[in-house]
Amino acid sequence: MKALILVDIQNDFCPGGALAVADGDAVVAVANRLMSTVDLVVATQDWHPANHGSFASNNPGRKLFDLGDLGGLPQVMWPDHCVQWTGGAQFHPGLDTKRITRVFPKGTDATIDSYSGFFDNGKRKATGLGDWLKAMGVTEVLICGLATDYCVKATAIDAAGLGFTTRLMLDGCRGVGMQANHIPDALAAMQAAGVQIINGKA
Ligand code: VGL
Ligand code: ZN
Repeated sequence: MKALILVDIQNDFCPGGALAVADGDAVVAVANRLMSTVDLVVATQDWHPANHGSFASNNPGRKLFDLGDLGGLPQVMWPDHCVQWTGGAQFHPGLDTKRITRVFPKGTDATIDSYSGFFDNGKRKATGLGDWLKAMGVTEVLICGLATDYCVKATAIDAAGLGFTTRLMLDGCRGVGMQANHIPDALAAMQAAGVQIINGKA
């Protein structure tokens, strides 16, 4: 069984959103095309309470994009984004959501961030995605979405670590790229973790 994992294809990560990734909405068409190549489609959704500790606004004295800490881990201070029940947290309107069998919310605990769709950043709690994929008989996953250097990277590395044959569909991903090396470094880290980087049109 082959599954497609759609990572955080949400309005706030697309142009006009609170944490917009350049060209982020370009992943939507690729994601929709990839859906017909798999047995099962699943999505992660960044889903923060308004008091989430990753927001600079909840850390007096910290500036946007500074490195602070949260739950004992280094933490980028993000703009408020993907706040539960807001439009920014909704999937991009062009995404073919009727193909999605299940949505796994993440980042719901204000005291720790969760880039991976499988675990929080401290690997303290699982979201249930890994067990669910295994229960569905999935052995192979394709990954696309946002953002290459944060949630896509963490999700792909955890997928490979859990034993899934893992393919990163590069054309269906866009990154934040705060520094020029961040996206290439993320791809190298995924590759080192056993993720196959598929470079080409879907
Ligand atoms: C993400 C930063 C903060 C992502 C989520 O989806 O890559 N990045 N929250
Ligand atoms: Zn977030």
